[in-house]
Amino acid sequence: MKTACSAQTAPRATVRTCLLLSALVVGMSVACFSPAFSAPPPPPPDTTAVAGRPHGGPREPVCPALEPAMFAAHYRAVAAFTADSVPRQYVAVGSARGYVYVSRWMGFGYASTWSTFYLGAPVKKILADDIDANGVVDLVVLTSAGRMFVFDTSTRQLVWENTSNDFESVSEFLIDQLDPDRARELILCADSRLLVLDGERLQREYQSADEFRAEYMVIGDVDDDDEKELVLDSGFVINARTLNIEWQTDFFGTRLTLFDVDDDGVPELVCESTGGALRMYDLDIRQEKTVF
Ligand SMILES: [Ca+2]
Ligand SMILES: [Ca+2]
Ligand SMILES: [Ca+2]
Ligand SMILES: [Ca+2]
Repeated sequence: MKTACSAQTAPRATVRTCLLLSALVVGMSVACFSPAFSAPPPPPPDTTAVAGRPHGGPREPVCPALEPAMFAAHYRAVAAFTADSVPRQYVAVGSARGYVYVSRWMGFGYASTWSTFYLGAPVKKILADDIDANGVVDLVVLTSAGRMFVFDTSTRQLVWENTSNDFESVSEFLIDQLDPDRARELILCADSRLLVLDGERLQREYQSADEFRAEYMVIGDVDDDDEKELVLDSGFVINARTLNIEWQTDFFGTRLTLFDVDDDGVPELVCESTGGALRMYDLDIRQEKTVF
């Protein structure tokens, strides 16, 4: 039986589009439901005895809060991270009630290991990354109230929050490597400016001269000039090194991602427009892309 996405008959770009749509569906499923119910990672040696479950017993999730229906109703953000060379050994989920819960893969399901204190508002975004390059993954958490927190996953302690700096409200952030030092950089849209913080000292390195608003932001070399750009939902394409505007247009859309749809080596901007329709842009030629 032929399908609409038959690789034997469809043009290459259409095949790429189908692959992208499949990837988006899978990605959204992962974002909306527990990693415990997606393809599990290679399990570590199951040497840990869990109370109430002898080895060889039924393989059931041990964290009821991670059931898909529960996740959709109560959780807003998820990040998986690696420890001890075990991929996705841990997941951090952020709740609508303002907590982050960290669970560990036990070989048959995820078990709760620790949680944060009350963060004051629903969790909007979590990224897991070793921002200070000390060998320990850090959790960078943003709430819908604009508060930002960094937790060390080894000590499980808060190491930074934005009220300790001279900006108050963060609407979106990214983590990337923008300079030669080993620490990563945090790129924030805070108090209507773009700021770059050093990931080790968590201090401001530079900020934009212009004001911007962004609820969604992505970073990548979108025009093949070997320099990274920041792309904001509000329609700005900005040089990530200088934070100067390269060009601007109308609002792009929400839930931005970069993906090389047509396999020409330059990523397209893929986003959701009003009404939930998929929209794509060739940012290198500054045009919306027609794909259907
Ligand atoms: Ca670290
Ligand atoms: Ca750096
Ligand atoms: Ca570029
Ligand atoms: Ca492309």
